[in-house]
Amino acid sequence: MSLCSPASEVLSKVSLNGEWRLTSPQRPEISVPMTLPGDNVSALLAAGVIVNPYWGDNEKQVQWIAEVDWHLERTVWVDDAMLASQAIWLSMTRVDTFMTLYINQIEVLTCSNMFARHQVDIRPFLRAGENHLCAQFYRVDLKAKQRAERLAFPVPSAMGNNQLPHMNLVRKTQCHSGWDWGICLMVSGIYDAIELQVINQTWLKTLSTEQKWLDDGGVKVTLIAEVETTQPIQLYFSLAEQECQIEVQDGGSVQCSFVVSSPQLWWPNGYGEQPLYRAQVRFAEQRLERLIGLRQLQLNRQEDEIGSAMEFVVNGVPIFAKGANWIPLDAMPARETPARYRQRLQSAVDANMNMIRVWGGGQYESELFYLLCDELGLLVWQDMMFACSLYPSHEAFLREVEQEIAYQVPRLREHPSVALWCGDNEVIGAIGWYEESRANRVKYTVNYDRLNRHIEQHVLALDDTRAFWPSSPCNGELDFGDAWHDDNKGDMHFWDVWHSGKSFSAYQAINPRFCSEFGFQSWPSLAEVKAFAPAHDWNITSPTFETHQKNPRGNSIITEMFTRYFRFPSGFEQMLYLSQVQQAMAIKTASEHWRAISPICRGILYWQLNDNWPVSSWSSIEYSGRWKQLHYQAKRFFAPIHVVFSSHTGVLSLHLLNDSRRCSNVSGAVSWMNWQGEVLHSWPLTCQMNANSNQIVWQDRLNLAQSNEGFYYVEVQGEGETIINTWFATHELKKLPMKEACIEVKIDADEITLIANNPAFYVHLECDTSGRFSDSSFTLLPGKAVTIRFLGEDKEAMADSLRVYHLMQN
Ligand code: BMA
Repeated sequence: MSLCSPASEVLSKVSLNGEWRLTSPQRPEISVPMTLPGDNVSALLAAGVIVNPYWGDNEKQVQWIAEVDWHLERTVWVDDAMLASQAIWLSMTRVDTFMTLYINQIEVLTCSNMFARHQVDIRPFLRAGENHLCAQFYRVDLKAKQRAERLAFPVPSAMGNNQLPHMNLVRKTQCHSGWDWGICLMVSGIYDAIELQVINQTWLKTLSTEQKWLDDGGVKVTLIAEVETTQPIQLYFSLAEQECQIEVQDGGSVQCSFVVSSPQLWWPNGYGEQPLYRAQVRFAEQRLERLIGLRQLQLNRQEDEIGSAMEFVVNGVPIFAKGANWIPLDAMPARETPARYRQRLQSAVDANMNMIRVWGGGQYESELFYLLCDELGLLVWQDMMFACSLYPSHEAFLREVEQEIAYQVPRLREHPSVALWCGDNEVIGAIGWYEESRANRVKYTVNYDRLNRHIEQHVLALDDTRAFWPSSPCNGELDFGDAWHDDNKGDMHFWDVWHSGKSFSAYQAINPRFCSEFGFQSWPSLAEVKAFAPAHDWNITSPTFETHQKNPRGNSIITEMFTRYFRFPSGFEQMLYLSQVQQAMAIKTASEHWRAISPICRGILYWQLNDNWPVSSWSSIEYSGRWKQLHYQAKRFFAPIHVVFSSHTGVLSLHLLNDSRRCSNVSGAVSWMNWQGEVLHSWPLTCQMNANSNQIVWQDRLNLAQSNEGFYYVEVQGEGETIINTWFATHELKKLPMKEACIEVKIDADEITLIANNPAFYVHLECDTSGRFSDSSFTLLPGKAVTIRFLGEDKEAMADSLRVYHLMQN
């Protein structure tokens, strides 16, 4: 590729993406192609230098990659015309991490923060003809160690998660060195497209927008362009169909306002549409544009008789936030493809989610992620990238953090989906986790606050339209209390069930205002296991399977919980299946209780949506994109209109929940059935629902709730959807005299028809090819045929590999 473009092409933007050469000074035998944007591990894998780190226990065989430096080189051809330009600006983001760029052996730029933007005019370093570019990446472990040696006092890092020390001193994705669901893969590279801009006289640098809401319901949208110019120019601004031309004499900030008198409002998923308006500024061939959404958003923190609210309000409407936590899409960033981002986020929306939390141990996500969230109506709870460690607050570190805020906040504030800035993940809690900080709490709390205040000030200086929340979890400003257990105020991370071994009913004993993390692990599906373990390792305690479990007690917790709730499964495949039943049951129990106490609780984000490699974890979507049972269940328990059994009022009641803005009607029946599926009692239901409501529509007057002789089943129709739910007297399903069931399965192209002879529970469909089913993990009543559609490409592969599981399989 050449920097020299043919005369007919626009000369203002050229690219340094594409093929570079990857070498390592310590491993002279390695010289392989590497595509940018991309990472070194993917390049080494593609060239056959390393084994697949995701297969078997290969992880340990690739650790040497972190113990050498890496060089990326290429040449570019530059012609006289290009050199005659005023400047050639190079702009790089997601440079991971300690990198020095040389052009023709001259040092041009050094980077030490993966989350910041690095810009330099490279024209002075270029010459006509061939130019040599070399990006040298230095070992992160050594740099981190050097930084640790220079600290005035120790700042402990998350060694329970990280396999390398002092990651907290480096502005790099914290989970790259491993997490309790993550492989340790110390990738390096450049993960965003590299931009080059050739500048002559005029440079359109940035475009930002502001919204001012008017009393008559209209909105004034101001477009602000930063321009450098040495000549008078005409700038063309536009917003949707409206246009305006402004004469600019010299550079600076140029503004132009438009009034949209009847704005089409942007709404979170489930509350309305997501119209986007195109805002644009142009000069000659230079053009900057943004797709903006018109919406108002507040965080309601009003004090009340319980404590204080934690509720997002969009366009004046209080929202019940429902969703999950997001971790990086892949441990190899080169695999962050648009199709995979879309599949994950579309799956979130398909499961009726309206909020995603970008977790602080990962990364400020790629532009595409936020564009998709805008398009799909997923609000984003945006953590700043600090997690589970303590962090320094000395000058040099604060300067690095400022750099990333200066880039990230202006970039992200343009997205209607971004709802909240949050200072970090669990860093307040971490003060209590380490010996040093426990012994000197005041010092470490002040240290925490220095950094956190600094982040807050810099974030709010760049965006005062959103709230800044100090940490997740947190009870409120300057409150360093125990947000893991205080359910009166703020957001909560509730880990008493998974990490502390309480029973599922512990979820029903708390009434969080907003639960931003709680989770329960499952093992991967058999289809997923096939992608990382040879058949002879299909055993929970095989070393391969254990390598793919990063929470040291994880497999024991899953197994021990089986003994509480279920009859023990008979083999490996049944164990995998049952672990997903158990996970779905845990998260459903919590989510349904917290919805049934609405409006006390106004947010449920479970841990975690996705996996960044094939692993046993808390995710509801596997690495391959396959939905676990939890994800199918989430589609039901997060639906805007839902029916939930709950006894928190003292008597088992059916709550009819409507989180939407529409009034609506539902009708159907609640039934009490025996284990043969015979209806012993039935209560018809016809109800009217107000918008944003929670009403009790039925109660267990016959007091059957204590009985093991049967189960409650509710089925109602509302807005063209069938809404179902099943209720058992106990979580200890092992005590219920369920009958063995046989399910007859008929496949006709993409339609699978199931018919059972006895009630079958947690009926789950799985196949080895990609694609999901229209429904799964449901109760199948006897004699009632249910037809499920396969939503995937390869129907034949589905039919060949289809497995139907359920709880009482013989
Ligand atoms: C949460 C997260 C992660 C972790 C998860 C499971 O608190 O913030 O640190 O992966 O717990 O332990």
